Amino acid sequence: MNGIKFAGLALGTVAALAACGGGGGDGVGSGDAVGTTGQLTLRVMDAPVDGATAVNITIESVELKRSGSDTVKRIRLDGNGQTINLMDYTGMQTLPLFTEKVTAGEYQWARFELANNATICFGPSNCSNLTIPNGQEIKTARAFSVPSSGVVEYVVDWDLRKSIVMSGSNYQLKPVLHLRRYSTGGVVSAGYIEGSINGTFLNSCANPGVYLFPIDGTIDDIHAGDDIITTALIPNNGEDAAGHFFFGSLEPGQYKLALTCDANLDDVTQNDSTVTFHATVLTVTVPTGGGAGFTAVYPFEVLPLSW
Ligand SMILES: [Ca+2]
Ligand SMILES: [Ca+2]
Repeated sequence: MNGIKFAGLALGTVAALAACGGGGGDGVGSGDAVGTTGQLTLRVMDAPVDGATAVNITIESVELKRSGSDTVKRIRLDGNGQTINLMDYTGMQTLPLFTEKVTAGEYQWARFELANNATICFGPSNCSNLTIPNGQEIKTARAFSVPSSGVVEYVVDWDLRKSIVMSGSNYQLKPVLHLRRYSTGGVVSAGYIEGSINGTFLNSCANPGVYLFPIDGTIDDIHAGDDIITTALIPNNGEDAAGHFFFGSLEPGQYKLALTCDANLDDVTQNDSTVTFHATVLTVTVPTGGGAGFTAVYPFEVLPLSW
């Protein structure tokens, strides 16, 4: 009923995490002298899971690992941790978890420590435990940096559609965390893509989804080692939001958008030949701190700015 294609646990998730690695940072602050500090703000957001109404987690602390050092800084969130519904932070909404003065320089990863109380809900009285498999680390794969005497913000996208899998009848959280620059020196650099699918086309597209790729990415379904940045499942219920899609907190640059009508068939742990994409692939440029420009292409298009 909820239309989710949760995957079995057998394949690929460890490989998928490993495949994201080795980013190497983004250059800010490289060469900073050890001992200087910068101000880091870390935000969280996610891409929604079709059918789920809430994904509740309690983040107790966040650990930051310096590159080329065994030093790990632990930042405890206030009280007994911060309990959040990740699904409150989709689209334009991000949640600042902390702002902290930290040693300037490059960091290898940020790791999240969660309390053992996570749940996923499919309605007000239909919640299930969301367990974290033993040994599963919840951390970003990409390096990042903090400028000396500067101020920087990053956002961690939990990409829940890829991150929640079924083991038997149990839901498990095996997050695929994407870390992206949000702002530098107090100036927001992250932009967004907003768009819609042609209403006539939507009538013959049972399970629409728009997939976001890097400009040089290969258009394919979700599987270990895919190039997908994130995906949006498209409402197709005849209501106001029908056909609308949104990708928030993106780094400026060029992207590709591909459309499938088989999103319900996409098992996140395997390469599915049954998931096909529309021949039209859009190339979209996200400007610094703003929305993607207007490019109308049937059957889906990027909307003019509306914020
Ligand atoms: Ca797949
Ligand atoms: Ca495929």
